[in-house]
Amino acid sequence: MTAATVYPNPLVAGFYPDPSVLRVGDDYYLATSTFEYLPGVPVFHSRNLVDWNLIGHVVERPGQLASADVPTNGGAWAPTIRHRDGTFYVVITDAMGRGMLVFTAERPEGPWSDGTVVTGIHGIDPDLVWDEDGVAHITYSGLDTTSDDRMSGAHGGILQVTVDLATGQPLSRPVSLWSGTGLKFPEAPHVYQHDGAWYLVIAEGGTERGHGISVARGPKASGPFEGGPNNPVVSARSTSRPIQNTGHGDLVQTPDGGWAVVMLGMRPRGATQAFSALGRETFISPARWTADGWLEIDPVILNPRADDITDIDAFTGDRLSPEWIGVRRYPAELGTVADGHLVLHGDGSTLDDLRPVFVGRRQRHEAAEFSVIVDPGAGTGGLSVRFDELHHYEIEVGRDALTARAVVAGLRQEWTRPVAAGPVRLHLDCVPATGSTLMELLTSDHIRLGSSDPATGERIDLAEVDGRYLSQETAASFTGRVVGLYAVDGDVAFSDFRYHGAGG
Ligand code: 6LW
Repeated sequence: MTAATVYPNPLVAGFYPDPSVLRVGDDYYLATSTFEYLPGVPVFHSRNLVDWNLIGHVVERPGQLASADVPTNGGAWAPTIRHRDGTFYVVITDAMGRGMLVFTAERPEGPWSDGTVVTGIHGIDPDLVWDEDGVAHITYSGLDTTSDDRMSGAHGGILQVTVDLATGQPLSRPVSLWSGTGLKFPEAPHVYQHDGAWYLVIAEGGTERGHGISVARGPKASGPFEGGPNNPVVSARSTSRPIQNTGHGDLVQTPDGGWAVVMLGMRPRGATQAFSALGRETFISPARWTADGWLEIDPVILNPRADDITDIDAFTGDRLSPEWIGVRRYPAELGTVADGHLVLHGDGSTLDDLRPVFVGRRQRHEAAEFSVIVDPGAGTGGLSVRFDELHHYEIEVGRDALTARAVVAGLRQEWTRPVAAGPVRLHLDCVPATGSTLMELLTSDHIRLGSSDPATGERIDLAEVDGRYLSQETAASFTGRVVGLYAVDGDVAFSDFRYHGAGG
């Protein structure tokens, strides 16, 4: 990138939080959190830091995480992706699951190893760095998600151990490092060597509006670290910038030898309160080293890609493409792909359950229209947008009825009308609020739930529901909107899935 070039932002749109970025030669890799969704921890590749392609997932087999029973918001938290001597590493916390884990792979697209537990460590957001002697240090945030008093908010600050990566055995007791300027939740540490000095970059302030990134410097990978003069070096707190919550970043050298930080952020819409429908996304901002050896990071600029896109999944081939994700279950467990159809096998579970028969894709644009042809046969299934099992809206067909449903914190409303047997196209549109009235200023978007006749295209809308209840701020989940197909019972056949996203 040259100074005049502005990065696209979001860099990776949709629920892709806690990004970690790695440069190996001319190749860049990026990994993000996925919580209770599977496959977990996507790995993207880029040659220019701008265009990213999904090349695989770290977590693609049962047993790598304790995903099957992980509580909502637990699971894959905050990877760090690194490379040394021909081996790729991802260190991560399986929160409320297996704990802190080291995965390795010869190739970034996988297969990745089963995951080695770093024993005896209670914390999140592990970083991995090797010092001048080749000793591996794991630096992490001392937030205990495993013990009984995990809800107390007790926080041990930023800690570091040396580790035998082959066994996961710590070789030292946790040492307390610099833990920021005193804001809450010091987390997301990364340690780098630059120009003879070592830097500790952390997030602090919490992942909400107060989020930011702060920097410290020291003589060794183990410190001692001293905070910089301008912390936090990036934060959108108390500003009216369109991208908020910026923090949790990882530093990378750009193709032209400059620097950038890839970090999470959100795009809230609304007024004094605002709602982020897509959850925490991945952004990028230029960074530089000052003459006195400190890191500067520019505020994150909103610059959506000018691509109105239409993605059609015609379900060709015999498996789902890797963008499809399931909740605590792998998409391949839930159905079969053949002859242009995805058939999901309902097992009686619903979207209120922890393990629904649901396969979805992230909503990536604020203005997004989803539709799919559904033939329920003798069963019931539909098209849903979910944040979690307590927050989801859907349009469903089965037993000669169409049902639109909104579930918010366990409260539920339904709209029903009769429908002729046979295939029907279901629609779910996310329509950004225009701000044309005061009440319109107060929300993010509206979600229209409807159906149309696949032959004539004639459409009927059953409901329009305020979208703010399916946002990061309201649902309070760490994830974002995932829109997908589900079956409650019977074998439900889906064809011609369409996603249209507009305006970034
Ligand atoms: C993640 C922590 C955070 O581990 O939220 O924004 C947690 N930061 O760093 C889950 O994403």
